[in-house]
Amino acid sequence: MIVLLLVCCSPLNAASEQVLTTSWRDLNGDGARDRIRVIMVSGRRYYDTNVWCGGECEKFEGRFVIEVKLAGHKTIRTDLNLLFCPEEPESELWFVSSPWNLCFADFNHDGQIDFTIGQYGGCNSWDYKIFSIKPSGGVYELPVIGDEYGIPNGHDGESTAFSGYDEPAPDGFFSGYYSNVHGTGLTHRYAWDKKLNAFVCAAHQIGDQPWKPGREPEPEWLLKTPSL
Ligand SMILES: [Ca+2]
Ligand SMILES: [Ca+2]
Repeated sequence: MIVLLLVCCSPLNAASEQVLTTSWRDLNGDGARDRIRVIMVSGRRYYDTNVWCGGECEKFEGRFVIEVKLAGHKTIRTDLNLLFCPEEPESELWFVSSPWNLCFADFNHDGQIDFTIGQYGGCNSWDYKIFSIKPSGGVYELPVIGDEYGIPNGHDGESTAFSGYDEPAPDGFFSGYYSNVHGTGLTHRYAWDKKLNAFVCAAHQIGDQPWKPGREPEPEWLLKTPSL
């Protein structure tokens, strides 16, 4: 019993940790450069031959943290698995083993720089989440109503700036991907709602049709399809 207790509670071996990416930039606007890293704290590195469409690759899979070291402050770690899967905190994440960088932008235009991290979503898209940084160095999600599992976007690496779209969105950002349901590209414009403290889908565009407000409706053929 004593042995089990020691094993369960022993600190993680720093030597076994794997730093996936490191960025140096002023995260809190005080003029001093800060460090932010994504670190695998437990897991494995292997070549996955079972996943299609970009998922077949060498990857790090397991449990990760986002570590922020603001200049002059202590290092703060936030559980990335918990941020991605709050309802299933034991779920594992994976990232390619090749080098990648975090992409930064102030997505909700509040003056605090934000960043994104994505997870494999399928052949047409990855699911990205937007994170921001507290004055303490802790990391939290900027939620998107209706996209609780992530914002679908064509694969743009492990992190994206959502910059490949028509023009900068004045109050948010664009994302898009090829939709099998609609048989064409589907683009969303997200806007930050200050009352809800979350992004909402302000408009959508199916293919090259005119932009319409809100989310896209389900196609009629899909509504008529009996559920399995
Ligand atoms: Ca700083
Ligand atoms: Ca921000």
